Amino acid sequence: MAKVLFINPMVREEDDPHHVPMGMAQLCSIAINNGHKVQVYDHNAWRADDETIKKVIESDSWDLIAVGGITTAYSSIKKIVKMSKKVFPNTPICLGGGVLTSIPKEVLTWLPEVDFGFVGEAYKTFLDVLSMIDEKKTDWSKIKGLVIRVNKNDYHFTPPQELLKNLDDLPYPAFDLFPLEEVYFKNSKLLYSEQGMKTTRRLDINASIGCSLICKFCYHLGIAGDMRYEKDQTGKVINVSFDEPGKISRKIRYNSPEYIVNYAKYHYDKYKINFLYFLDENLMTMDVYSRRTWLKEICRLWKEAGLVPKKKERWNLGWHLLVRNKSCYPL
Ligand code: B12
Ligand code: SF4
Repeated sequence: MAKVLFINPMVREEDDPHHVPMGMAQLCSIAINNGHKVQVYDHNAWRADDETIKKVIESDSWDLIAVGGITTAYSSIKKIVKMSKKVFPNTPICLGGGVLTSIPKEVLTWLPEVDFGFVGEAYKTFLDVLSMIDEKKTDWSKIKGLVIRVNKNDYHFTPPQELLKNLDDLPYPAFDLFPLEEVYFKNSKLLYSEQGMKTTRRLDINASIGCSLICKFCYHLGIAGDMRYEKDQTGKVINVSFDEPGKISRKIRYNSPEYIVNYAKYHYDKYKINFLYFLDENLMTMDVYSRRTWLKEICRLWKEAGLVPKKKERWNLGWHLLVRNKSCYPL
């Protein structure tokens, strides 16, 4: 079994940490469920000094150091990968998330410490990498969905990874590995609604991926089927592009209402949460795609599961979703 250290970089330095990194927390669960050993240092939550980060990195030996996040976490990522490579020059360091997927070649050029990156969705690819580590091999080029450093400044894109078909196959995020009581619950409040401003124990869910609309300034990091592999005349993949005019595609995926309500109930029972925040990019478009059945069914099951607040506690269990449905509104 592989031993992985995940490091969540700092994002929005000027603000408190509000969100457990969902993608990373899901990957932790997937790895653990497949028998791998996982440790997390959530730098965005702890925001420790450099000496402490170094101590965390050298606290054990690792088969893989996995870092990732959105593009604005770049400076924190840069520091973390440099420190990691200094401590463990021979341990593979990988990068995932928006920071890598949006401009893979550039990011590998700027961060020579990174050995390979996850292009787009990482659910299957991450497990494939861990399986290869188990086999004591490092032939990353055999794994789909990666961009690999070949020489100092040359890169190889492996073939695209298929997107997960059924989002209900995803395990719940490994919230236990993140500092919920120490950091995240204390920063539960969000300014999106009255209930959001009053919540004291919030967790998040991402119940759909991407958005079916097309706004020129927006893209979905390949996870909505919006990514294309660009090839040169020899057929070599030279880059990835997103939603260019005339080349637009979409894969619509969302969790079943049963999955969503079970998730809410599970975390309500386990952590006594009083708010579930939907991270979804645009869940209204998912509802339209389902011919207006998705949200109604979620509301029906939500009520059936006993999650609708009793009159007195009306504002304690909020749901950041303004559905004009008797069972859920006002939330
Ligand atoms: C929550 C969220 C935030 C949170 C926290 C982000 C975080 N810590 O990652 C906050 C509120 C801070 C935030 C802020 C912003 N965000 Co935001 N945010 C999101 C949101 C809604 C959900 C992220 C999420 O959890 N997704 C679900 C998980 C499962 O997907 P994922 O994170 O992409 O993870 C998958 C892969 O990317 C990959 N992966 C991710 N991390 C890692 C790590 C490793 C090690 C590996 C191997 C793989 C991997 O594997 C996962 C499974 O496939 C997304 C939209 C969305 N629904 O995705 C936008 C999104 C990530 N945000 C985006 C943007 C643009 C912003 C802002 C810049 C907006 C703004 N103009 O203010 C700001 C940043 C401001 C700042 N100063 O930093 C873009 C990112 C584009 C990019 N190039 O990175 C997105 C995609 C929205 C969009 N379509 O434009 N955001
Ligand atoms: S997520 Fe929002 S901005 Fe992006 S394509 Fe959909 S509607 Fe447009």
